[in-house]
Amino acid sequence: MPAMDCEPARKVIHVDMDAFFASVEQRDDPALRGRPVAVGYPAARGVLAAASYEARRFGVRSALPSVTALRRCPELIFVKPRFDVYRAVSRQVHGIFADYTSLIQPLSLDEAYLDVTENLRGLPTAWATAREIRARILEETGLTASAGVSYNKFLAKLASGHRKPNGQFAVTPGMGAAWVEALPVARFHGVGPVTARKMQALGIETGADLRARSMAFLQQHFGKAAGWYYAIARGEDDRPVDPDRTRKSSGSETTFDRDLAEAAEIEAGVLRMADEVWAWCEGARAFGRTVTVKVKFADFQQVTRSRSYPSAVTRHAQLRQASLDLIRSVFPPEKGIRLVGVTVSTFEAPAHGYAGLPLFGSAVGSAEAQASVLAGAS
Ligand code: TTP
Ligand code: MG
Ligand code: MG
Repeated sequence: MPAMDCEPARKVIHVDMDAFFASVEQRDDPALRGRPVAVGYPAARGVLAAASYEARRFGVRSALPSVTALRRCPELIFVKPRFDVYRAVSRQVHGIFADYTSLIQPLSLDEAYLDVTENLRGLPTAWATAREIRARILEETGLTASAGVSYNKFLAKLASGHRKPNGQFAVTPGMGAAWVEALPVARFHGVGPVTARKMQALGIETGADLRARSMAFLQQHFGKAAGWYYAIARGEDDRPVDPDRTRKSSGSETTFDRDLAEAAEIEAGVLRMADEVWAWCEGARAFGRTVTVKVKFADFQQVTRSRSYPSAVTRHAQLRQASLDLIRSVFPPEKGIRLVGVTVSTFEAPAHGYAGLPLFGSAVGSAEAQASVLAGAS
């Protein structure tokens, strides 16, 4: 690995809570423990936010329509989401992270990247750091988390899913490239189901298959995403852990487990992001005038739609409605949607003190353009 000769490898941890919303509900209601629990509404067009591991044995998982979930698991217990509680846990967990590093990049309420190359506790290894962080999360919140330890974000995130739930896995510089070669490309960040099918049609099923293709070949078939695929096939990812401290916007985004074409499912994803952003707005007492919805399609083409109001959006329902109106402007989607995000920006001068610090979530960045079309893997 010549590129690493002069610089010591970074130490990156990706921490992700196990069955997050469902585990919080089981923690707070002993009657739910050991039982198949879904967080969401059993409504006709509802989709599940989360499923306990007991429910997953029946094939019940996040983003599944409630009706399908009930068919698969008639004993499924539905619990309404309590975002205020999830937000509080998220803040608690973030506080634990902050004892180990200031380089924390939250990705959503339940996960974050930490750069612990230089950790504040002087722990000898990233592995020991991850163990201690997970132990403290359990002790202080009563919840389990899994962790991936590696020398970049791509590998750390792949690794955190490898020993779920309540496990951790390390991918060392010596094993990274070979480890990636053995995995199916469908597991890679940036390869959604549509891309996975396209790759399969080209004879690319594993990391090794992907690695065997030239940059020119990848560019011809995948355009701007080629560079990303070329790099990850070798276990390379030089994106820094970005702590995003000075924010001008608050946003959350989510990559779906599979590319979506159903309006109801896409809208549910957008509303979930609107709810996360709203929780931040309330917590930080920061209300903005501009709402932006970002959409990334299966082929990584990205579109944003914004709307600005004369005064700040100070009601939850208003943010939800604005987000829905904006996502509907891309309906019917001409191709599958892999990611959606909601951002609030153009903050108004605060009425009573705005801390300006993120509690959770990842800034998507403020979008000036009404509709800008970008491309590229992120
Ligand atoms: P995830 O970390 O994707 O899932 P999880 O924590 O429930 O389970 P795992 O052990 O596999 O990590 O998402 C975190 C929370 O975000 C999840 O508990 C609920 C919410 N969420 C949704 O509301 N809808 C979704 O489609 C997904 C994927 C998550
Ligand atoms: Mg999780
Ligand atoms: Mg997560």
